[in-house]
Amino acid sequence: MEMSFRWYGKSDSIPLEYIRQIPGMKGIVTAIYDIPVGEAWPLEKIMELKKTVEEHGMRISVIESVPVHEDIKIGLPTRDKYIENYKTTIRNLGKAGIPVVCYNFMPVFDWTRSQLDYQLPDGSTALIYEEEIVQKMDPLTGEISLPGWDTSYKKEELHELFDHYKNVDEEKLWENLEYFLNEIIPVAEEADVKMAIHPDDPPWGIFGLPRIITNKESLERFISIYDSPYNGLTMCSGSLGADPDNDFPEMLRYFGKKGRVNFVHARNIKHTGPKSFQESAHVSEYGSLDMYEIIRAMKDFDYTGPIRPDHGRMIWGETGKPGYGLYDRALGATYLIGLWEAEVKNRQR
Ligand SMILES: [Mn+2]
Repeated sequence: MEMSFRWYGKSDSIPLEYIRQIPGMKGIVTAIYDIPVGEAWPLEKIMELKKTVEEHGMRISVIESVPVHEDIKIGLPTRDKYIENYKTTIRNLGKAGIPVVCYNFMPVFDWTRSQLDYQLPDGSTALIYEEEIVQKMDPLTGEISLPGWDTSYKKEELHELFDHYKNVDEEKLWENLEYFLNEIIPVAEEADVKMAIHPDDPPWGIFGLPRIITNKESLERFISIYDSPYNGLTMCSGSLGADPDNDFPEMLRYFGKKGRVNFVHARNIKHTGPKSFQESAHVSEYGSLDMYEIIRAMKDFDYTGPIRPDHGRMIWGETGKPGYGLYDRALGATYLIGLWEAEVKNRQR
């Protein structure tokens, strides 16, 4: 595995100099943040980003994300224009030698939480999701703000989007995903860029919008749409693991052995209800997931691809982007590296 760390570009409060000092850190997971969704990424901007990262002794392991325009997910006639732009971006990323692209196919909202600074017993704060609270929210009245809402869409735009999605049920969304994959995967193959869809977070429908990348059955359906190692998965333990019915290590091993795991997100969560959870420290005893079993699963298919600690708590008085502080993610990275080293050496004996 190649340990990596998400970095939000030059506006990130955590400098690359600090990230490099985390033991075992090899790669950066980043994106270009000032290009509107749907537009093609110019090669020069990609090369500039690559140069910045490499000057700091690391490499770009993954671009997370190249966002998919809503018109593609809704299936509007305008999607073809956006898909062409997406192809251009993939080709340019290939020219720059970027090995993996992470993306998701969630309608309107990216990852969703009910609170970003919930205080855990040890005084640290974490992101949590409580189904009862989310169910009471109405995104169209906009009274409560969730991550990404107010910044992504104006109220009128949100109304328009929800109107469009009235005609998109789960099957329609699958159809639109299939259309997208059939267009972009051949380009990804040619450009040698491995695509890695991120599962829906949380892995169930919210606000009446469909969500389809949620469990083993749906991941199986996904990979069968286009049979290619370039049509792969981001196996995110915190997203898929939020559903207690998902056996994440088993799923990871299963899709890994099929050669379809192109990226791993590792974090622990603690189930607090059938559809509620808290993000916890990475160490197994703090959450509901067995992190050692996750590492063992990766070793079972000799995973050589990128992995990153996903969200972390806020500890030691750090402030910043919720989930993306330096300290707890760095602790998570070294913990995962420790588990991996032990597992590798144990098997050599
Ligand atoms: Mn994730």
